Amino acid sequence: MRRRRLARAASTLAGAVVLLLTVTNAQAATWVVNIQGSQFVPSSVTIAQDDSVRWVNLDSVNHSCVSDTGVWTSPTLVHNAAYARQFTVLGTFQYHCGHHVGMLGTVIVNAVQTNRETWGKIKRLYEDR
Ligand SMILES: [Cu+2]
Repeated sequence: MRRRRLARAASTLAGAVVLLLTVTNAQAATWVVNIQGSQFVPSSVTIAQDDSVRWVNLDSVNHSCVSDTGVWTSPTLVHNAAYARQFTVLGTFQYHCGHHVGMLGTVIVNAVQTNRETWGKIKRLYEDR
């Protein structure tokens, strides 16, 4: 069934292209979380490994940003002060404000595949057919 094989090859290739497009942006980014109205905005960010998060205190009252499990502790952030850190370890990191109970946030760090790994995967997908 030549036609069916061709159709399967096309769909595999389409899947591979989608896979490739989702991972080609391997450059590390910096994500901004505003501290506003005594809340972290957004309260949850999903980032790629090696990306950074930068917290900026837009409130006039002091805040901070402290990992629930002791991974990091920012200094006290006065109005317009910022604190940034890079996330090189995968996982879900919950944090809070050291000054206010109930001010909570989450950083989710996902893996990024290198292009070389992706090409290997695409090649295997093709060869395994
Ligand atoms: Cu606070």
